[in-house]
Amino acid sequence: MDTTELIRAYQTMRTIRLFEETVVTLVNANEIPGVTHEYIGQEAVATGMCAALGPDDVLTSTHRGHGHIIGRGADPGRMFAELMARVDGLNHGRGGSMHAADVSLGIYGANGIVGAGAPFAAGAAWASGAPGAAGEPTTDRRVRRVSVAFFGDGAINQGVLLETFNLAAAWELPMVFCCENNGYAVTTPAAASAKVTPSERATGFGLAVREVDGMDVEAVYEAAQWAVDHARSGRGPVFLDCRCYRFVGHNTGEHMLGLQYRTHDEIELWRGRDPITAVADRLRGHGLADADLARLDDEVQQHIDAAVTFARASASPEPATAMDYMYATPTLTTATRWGHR
Ligand SMILES: Cc1ncc(C[n+]2csc(CCOP(=O)(O)OP(=O)(O)O)c2C)c(N)n1
Ligand SMILES: [Mg+2]
Repeated sequence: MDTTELIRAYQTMRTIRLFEETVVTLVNANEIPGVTHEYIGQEAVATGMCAALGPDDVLTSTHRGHGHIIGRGADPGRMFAELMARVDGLNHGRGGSMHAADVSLGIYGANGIVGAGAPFAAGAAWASGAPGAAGEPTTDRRVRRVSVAFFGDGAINQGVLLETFNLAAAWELPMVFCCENNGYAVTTPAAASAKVTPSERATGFGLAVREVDGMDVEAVYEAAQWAVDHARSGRGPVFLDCRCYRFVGHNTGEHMLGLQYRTHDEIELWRGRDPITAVADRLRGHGLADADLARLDDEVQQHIDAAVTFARASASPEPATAMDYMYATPTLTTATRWGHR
């Protein structure tokens, strides 16, 4: 990454981190209902992956989706409002943390069902007109749109994801499977639920595979550029195994349970590899002074403060409107097919 790209990556990662820390405060203050799944520690993955995408590309996200959505450029104010169930939320407060979407940015939704985002991404890839999908003979196999499916290591044990690997490979879909391999599914270590690694499984389905240091935004960006180009040029889907770690509990409420599934030493070891600190060190190597970094941090703080103010000022939806935005209006074709008049 050149200095400009690295500064942009730093700003994105700081924004995701501060957004998430603020979410924790708002959940604890009951300003956000329920609990959410924080992305703290994994910022380099969403940031590096999204930096490699073009404007027409699309992504699907997970229960731990705030980082993907902000990394792709969604407005933090509308995202806070969504989490606070306000009318100015990205989805008018109907989606919340686990079903936030912004189709205008190609964000086809976070998803509370583990593994369920990948087939949406495959559908978008199929609809992109990829020659392998349409079966049309052509010499120009480049496609306009690449789909990225984010998911965790635990999701690989869901049948739907394995089925999606299979069809994506068979149809040579322009897709990137971005596995955020943080080593745990809630409290279960990956080794307790699979004999082989995610990469070994993906290889068996015929996906092109690369293992990536998911704590290093430049490494993710470089791998993501390769993966997106591979998919866009019609050479088929790619699986990126991004090794990373969540610094906090599975969700905002976990600390109340006193669980002991990760050792203090393990957490501290990974915290020592904080992806944001690493980028700050590299920016110093690019000639930035501590004062420059402090100014960037201040800008992020002001951006997030303004976003919270915006969300707090937004109204709650009227109860009578509860069903608004919940169903698509049937088109003539679907209405006829399903017998509607
Ligand atoms: C189909 C399904 N099964 C179980 C759950 C409950 N659940 C929520 S998150 C999670 C763990 C997912 O682990 P992973 O895919 O590694 O993502 P991570 O939480 O580590 O980011 C589980 C089992 C769910 N939401 N959906
Ligand atoms: Mg996991």
